[in-house]
Amino acid sequence: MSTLDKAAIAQLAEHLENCQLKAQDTPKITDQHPGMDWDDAYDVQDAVLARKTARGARVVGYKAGLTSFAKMKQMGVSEPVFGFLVDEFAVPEGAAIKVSELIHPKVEPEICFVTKTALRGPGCHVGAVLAACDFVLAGIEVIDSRYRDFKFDAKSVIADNTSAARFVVGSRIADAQDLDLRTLGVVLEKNGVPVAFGAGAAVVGNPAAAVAMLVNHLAARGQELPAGSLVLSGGITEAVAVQAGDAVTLKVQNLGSVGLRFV
Ligand code: 0L1
Ligand code: MG
Repeated sequence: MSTLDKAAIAQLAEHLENCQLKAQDTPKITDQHPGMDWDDAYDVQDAVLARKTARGARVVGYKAGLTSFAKMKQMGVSEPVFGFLVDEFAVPEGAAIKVSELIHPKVEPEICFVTKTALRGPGCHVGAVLAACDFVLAGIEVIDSRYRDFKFDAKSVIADNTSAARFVVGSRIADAQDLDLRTLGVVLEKNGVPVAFGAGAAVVGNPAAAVAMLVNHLAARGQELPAGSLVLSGGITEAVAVQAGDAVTLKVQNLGSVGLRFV
């Protein structure tokens, strides 16, 4: 059930997308719309996506955010939040990302999935995700909340496409069924110094479970996860702030490394 009318949804989507495109921050939108519900939040996100596809953007996949149990509790949600990925967010390995195009970027180490068959909920589970997975690979997500000083709530974050900004994936792929995704270790280095460590289980117990939750979420909105989708399953560690001059490298057990620079 939604509470906002079409005009309000469109106005919020235009505002949030402009903030993203112009790298301008904004107070959280629930300040103006305290009664908005979860459907409203995803309706705004869908309207942001519609603006992009109308200009020719292509959906390449989806992302899960707020995937640690501690973060979910802190934000008052019982499942992760989900966003879309379009081609304009993708950057090549080793790319130089201009911080002037972002507000206050942070990086997150992620295990990424690419699907070979479509997945449909409800009732999607880890087994179905593993059966539909073509391969997994390492990825770094660059998040950039459009909300001033990262002061937000979960509904505002969803409307803001879960802070999606850029992402890069590595070039070493593996069959998800050959790995224990829960114990897969990751090390994130900034300027050659290890700054964050973790294992796959930090993402709702198993990164494949985050993908299943995404599929069930899409089903509730009348959608499926198409074959060939890329899914960023969620940050394994706290997000790490970056600035111009920083270089980050993610090393993932069995999945090699991937890096980015900020200029
Ligand atoms: O991908 C993520 O986990 C980010 C979720 C949005 C919250 C944030 O911007 O920190
Ligand atoms: Mg993320």
